[in-house]
Amino acid sequence: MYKLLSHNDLDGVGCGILAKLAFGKEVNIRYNSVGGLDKEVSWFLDQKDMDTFLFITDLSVNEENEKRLAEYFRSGGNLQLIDHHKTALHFNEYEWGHVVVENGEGKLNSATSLLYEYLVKHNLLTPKPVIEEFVELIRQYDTWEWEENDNYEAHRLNSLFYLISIDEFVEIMLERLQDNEHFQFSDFEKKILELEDNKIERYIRRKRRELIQHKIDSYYAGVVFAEMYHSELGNELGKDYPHLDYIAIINMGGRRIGFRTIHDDVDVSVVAQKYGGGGHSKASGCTMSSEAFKQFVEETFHLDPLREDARRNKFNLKGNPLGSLYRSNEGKNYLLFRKDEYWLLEENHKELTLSFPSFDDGEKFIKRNYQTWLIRDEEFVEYLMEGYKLSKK
Ligand SMILES: [Mn+2]
Repeated sequence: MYKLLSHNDLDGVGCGILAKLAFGKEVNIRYNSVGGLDKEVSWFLDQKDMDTFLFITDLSVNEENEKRLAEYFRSGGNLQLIDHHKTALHFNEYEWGHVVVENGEGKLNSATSLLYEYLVKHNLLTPKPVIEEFVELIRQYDTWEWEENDNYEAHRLNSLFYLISIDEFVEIMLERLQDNEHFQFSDFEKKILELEDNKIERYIRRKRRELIQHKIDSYYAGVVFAEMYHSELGNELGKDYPHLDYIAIINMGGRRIGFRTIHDDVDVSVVAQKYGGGGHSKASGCTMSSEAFKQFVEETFHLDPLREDARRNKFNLKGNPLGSLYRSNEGKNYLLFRKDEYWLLEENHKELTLSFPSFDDGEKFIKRNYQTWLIRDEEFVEYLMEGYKLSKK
């Protein structure tokens, strides 16, 4: 017999589907949350079952279970841990650990892609285009490569996963992988996925107006409370507010925080580690410790959300050498304009002794320090008229 303990997200369940394809009725599968795995592992170890081959995929165990698993393996237990999170790299010290973040071609792995390689290499699964395509969709979704490649099929597969139950998803996908040469969605799935895409868009639009800026340690965080669509939300808000180092998504019901960044020079796995969590450099998470609660909830709850930049302007545009006008939540106006090769700043018609090498640097400074937003054309014209009057006095 085989036992597979895996994550309860798309990548984790992808591992379960591959295990079903390889082992059929011979495998017993449990899907777990990040916090739920250790209980399952200690329960398994308590059984002293030496005839079952244990796979752990897409998740890693705590120190205590790490020791117990090592002991189980030493005394003849069969065991394989497969993961792609860099916070799990230390499991490579064990014969039973296989943690690889990047493949040989410099592409990021997912647990499903690693398990697929493993099963094919050990002649437990016959490779087939439809399975390879399925594995690649999951890999691209899990690593966010789908976005760079505009691979919306990968995103849709994840949406479908959350629209139906895990059992239904597994059943449908098993059938599809067994009966077809290539991977495709049905017409009905395409229709409901279109509805779902629209729903996500509306949700993000609403959450964009609730984002709170807060400096935590050396980083500027964007904090938002949300129960759903964490990946999409983290990514869209990150792109809307590039002056923020990362987006922290608070799920109060689940008592968890997810961290997402779009910046290469910010590693959110380090942020999550501070609160006992982990993950990737661009996406990580932790449970809500009391310190995390204090910094992300208590300290932010009374703050005003960020205002959105005006989107329909014809005159007050970003990067205009003559000036782009912002307002702070204290009601002050900031004009960012170019003079020779520098960008200078004026506060309520008075020039400040600050200069920036680029427009983006200047904007980042005023957004971080004064919580400013680009104001509408009408307000821009008012400000210019005011300046004109002042100059006549
Ligand atoms: Mn994964």
